[in-house]
Amino acid sequence: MGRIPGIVLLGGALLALATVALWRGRPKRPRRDGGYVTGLDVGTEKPANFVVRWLTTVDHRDIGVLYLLLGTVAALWGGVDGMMIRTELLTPTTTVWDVETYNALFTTHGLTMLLFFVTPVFTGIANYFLPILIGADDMAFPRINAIAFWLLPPSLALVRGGLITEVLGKGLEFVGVSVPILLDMRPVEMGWTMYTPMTAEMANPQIDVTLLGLHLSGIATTIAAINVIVTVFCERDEDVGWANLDIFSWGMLTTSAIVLFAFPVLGSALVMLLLDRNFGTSFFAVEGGGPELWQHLFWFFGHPEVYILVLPAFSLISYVLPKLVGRHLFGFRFVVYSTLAIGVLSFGVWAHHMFVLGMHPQLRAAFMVTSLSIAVPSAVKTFNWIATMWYGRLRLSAPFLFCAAGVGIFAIGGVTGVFTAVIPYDMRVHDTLYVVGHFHLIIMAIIPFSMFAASYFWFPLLTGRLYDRRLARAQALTMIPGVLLTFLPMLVMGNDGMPRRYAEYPEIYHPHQIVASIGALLIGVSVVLWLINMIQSYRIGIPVRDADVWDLKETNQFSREWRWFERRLAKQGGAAVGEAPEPEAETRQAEAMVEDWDEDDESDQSGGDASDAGDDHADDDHDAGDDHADDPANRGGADEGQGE
Ligand code: HEM
Ligand SMILES: [Cu+2]
Repeated sequence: MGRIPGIVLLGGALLALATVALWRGRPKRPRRDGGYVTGLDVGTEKPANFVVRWLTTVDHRDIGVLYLLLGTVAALWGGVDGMMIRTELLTPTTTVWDVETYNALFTTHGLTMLLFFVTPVFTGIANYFLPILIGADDMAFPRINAIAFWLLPPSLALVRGGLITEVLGKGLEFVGVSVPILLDMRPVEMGWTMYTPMTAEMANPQIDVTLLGLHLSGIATTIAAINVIVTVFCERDEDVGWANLDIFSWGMLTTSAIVLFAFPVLGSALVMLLLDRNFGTSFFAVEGGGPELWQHLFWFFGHPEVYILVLPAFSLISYVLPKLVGRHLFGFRFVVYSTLAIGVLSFGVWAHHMFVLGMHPQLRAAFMVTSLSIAVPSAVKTFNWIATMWYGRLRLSAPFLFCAAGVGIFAIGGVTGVFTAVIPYDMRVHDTLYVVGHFHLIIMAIIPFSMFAASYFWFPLLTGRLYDRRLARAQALTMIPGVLLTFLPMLVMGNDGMPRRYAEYPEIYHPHQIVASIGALLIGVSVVLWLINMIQSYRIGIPVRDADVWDLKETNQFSREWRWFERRLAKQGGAAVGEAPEPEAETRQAEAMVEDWDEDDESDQSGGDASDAGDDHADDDHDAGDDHADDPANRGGADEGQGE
């Protein structure tokens, strides 16, 4: 017993669970379904047992929910790391945690956020909505979909195993059992970039486990990407062509294509590193391929990876924002082109992470040019979002606040990135907090903001209930200054020379660091507000009875997922409306409604203002589309009118 690491025990337990679940899910004998014999029950009936149902589900919506839950757990875990980093930096010396813990924190924070928070959450949203948006019954490969998901929890456990084994080891020690290997597996301290030769030489055995976990998560991500690609190519309904494929599906398609080319490179590099560590190969040894080889391979994955993170977020904003401002996405086609352009360009810029390495000056200049040029498609998107909001019906709902602030902060982050692409300035700020400030402004502005926006926008659809609007707005209004306070000071400190990844710093940076940590605290508070809202509104929120919570019919944007929702509501008998009144409502032009937008159209759900219930939807000059009964409570998802 003494020598079994916690990871093995955990893996064994998971395996046993999966075996039991599979065994129980097996039908007595294969059914005929008119096609081939699958050996597994393919009916839509779900097992009654809660645990078996969720362990064995192959339904795209269920798997989407599982992804969202896993992503949320990872976000909270990685967020705790982030808060612990900021806590350490409250003082110039290592008074809170020690240097080892600090190094482990920024490593696990980075890895968790990138691979187990962002990608799973977007894959979850895609799983849930993409088939509905393109009129498919399910993903192309439902069971492979389930496999792709279930590879992730074990890989998260492997990557973060150091902490798990440490807790396990100390716990066992506490009750008198000593398992030294558990304590030898210390949390990894290599940074998410895992630069060799350092990582080839570090003794900690947990590094090997983490590398394996990363490899596994890469496999999971690649499988999921293939599923998305095949689904979009092969499962579209007849009336969904390339020209009217929605912007979110375009984004997920491009992202998945990047995954397909980027992750295998990471996988290969990880295997090479494992071989170097354990089997005496010399891929990255100085006398072999050299440490630079790692950097090339890593960044050929690493730079596209950041676009794997942001493209789904871009496309979520492009999808949600027009609906919230009552206008169609400005320049739809160019937003698609810019998405594709980013997809291609993202592979041509990796060496901007290596400007200080001493590569040939002409080569370096070439990478500077490609790096600068990738700003163009990003700017195209930014301007299109702004143009979409222009003359829009701006209502300060929480999802709108997140979209608008996201676009604004993204612009700051993007411009600071243009500076780092310029070689001389990059020489100045390389490996300083400037870089950390720059990329967090981007990723925080676009990624969690778009997720928060989507979580509010689709909350009624996902749960059949309305969220608490006041709490939601309070959340947005703590998150936005929180992000600015946290990451703007980093730009200043970095420009002044404060290196990144240091637990200690000169006294002069103390005020900046305190501001940044206060900002982080605000972010933390905001996340807690979001959690409370999601959980409480799911439990006791006002039930939705009218599917058009966002007044989308008025602007001809009552898209497929909402029509699907409306049909479902009608089927459940909870709806005041019948089938979706598609034809007439759909022909109306968005521009027409901008004029006759009526401020009184909304009422407040969260506060006790039932008083303005009566004036709801008095504008009956509209045609058939929206003459359904408007229970004011149903309009709660949309926030109060806010004339221009
Ligand atoms: C979308 C969310 C986020 C992502 C994807 C993300 C990603 C990352 C990555 C990749 C690193 C680099 C790790 C390394 O240098 O090895 C990092 C570092 C860091 N992050 Fe985040 N992060 C996110 C949110 C946050 C939040 C909310 C905070 C603050 C509460 C935060 C604070 C930090 C700090 C202080 C560092 C250390 C910088 C250093 O010393 O190099 N991050 N993050
Ligand atoms: Cu890059």
